[in-house]
Amino acid sequence: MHEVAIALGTNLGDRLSELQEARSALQDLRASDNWAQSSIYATAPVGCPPGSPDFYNAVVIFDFNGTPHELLTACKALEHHQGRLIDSSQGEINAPRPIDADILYFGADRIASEKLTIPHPRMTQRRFVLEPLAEVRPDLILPQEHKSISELLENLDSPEPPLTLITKDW
Ligand code: PH2
Ligand code: MG
Ligand code: MG
Repeated sequence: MHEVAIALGTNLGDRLSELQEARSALQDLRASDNWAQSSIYATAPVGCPPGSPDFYNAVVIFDFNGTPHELLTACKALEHHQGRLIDSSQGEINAPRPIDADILYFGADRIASEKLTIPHPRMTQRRFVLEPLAEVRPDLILPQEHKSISELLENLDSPEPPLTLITKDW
């Protein structure tokens, strides 16, 4: 069993409902009572096509009993189920999507396969990931890092505007 974190992002459709639907699918995967979820934040798009709508972002944490690739398959399945039609590798890069579910970490494991890099290679540069994660795991030190999540957030040099808190309860 591994503690895992998933970053959820949506900038298409009813963003709160999309996050809640994804949360419910992920809750079905959990292998223990361990569950944590950040608040939901509205965030400006980073590296998206011009005119992209703002995102809602959140992070959830739970224990998973399976392999990283099984978790990836489950994330892709929930994205597909929620109507995400085109994999970003085929369509426009970072096109608006009803839901994106990215694995941030998988316990202390490091994975570099063709399909999957864990910890998520860009997570420490993104305020829209670090800030929600710092809410639930401020003292966590990622594999191959020396600083905690809250220290990484404090030292973050990112052009992203501040995140807007939408709700703690969802
Ligand atoms: N996801 C991306 C690219 N850019 N920007 C924000 N604000 N939130 C996201 O979830 C996000 C993004 C790639 O998946
Ligand atoms: Mg993503
Ligand atoms: Mg993704």
